[in-house]
Amino acid sequence: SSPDSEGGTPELEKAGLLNKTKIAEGGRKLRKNWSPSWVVLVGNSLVFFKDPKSQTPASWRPGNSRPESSVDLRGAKLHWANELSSKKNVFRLRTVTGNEFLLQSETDSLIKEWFTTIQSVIDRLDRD
Ligand code: I3S
Repeated sequence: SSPDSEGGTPELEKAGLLNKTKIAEGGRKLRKNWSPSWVVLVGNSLVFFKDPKSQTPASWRPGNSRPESSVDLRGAKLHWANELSSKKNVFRLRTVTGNEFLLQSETDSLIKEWFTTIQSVIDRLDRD
């Protein structure tokens, strides 16, 4: 593995636009509220930012791109969950703390790549 995986700057694994809704917080069910989110997989975390397209150019500066939220993938579970939505290509991510998210894309290949990449990070953390 590269030097960065041994305690320096975390490695950027993947970034892109997905539809997202949080459906549970600490095990308590939440009302769905789908919105586009800029999703970044870096190190052991999945980090959510506001959709850059919905922001003004001035607000989309590196120093200004504060995450909306972030998910620790250690011990997390990932499942395809098309039964949880009328949308296609939906998977559910559940954290050890009982936060649950649905992530979705209209593009089959794209959502499969996200699923595989997130699962590989979870598997790597399980082995640590
Ligand atoms: O699983 P649900 O409750 O049918 O999810 C839909 C609703 O959350 C709906 O919002 P309101 O019931 O607050 O109007 C959303 O607009 C839909 O997008 C949700 O369903 P999908 O099938 O899109 O996940």
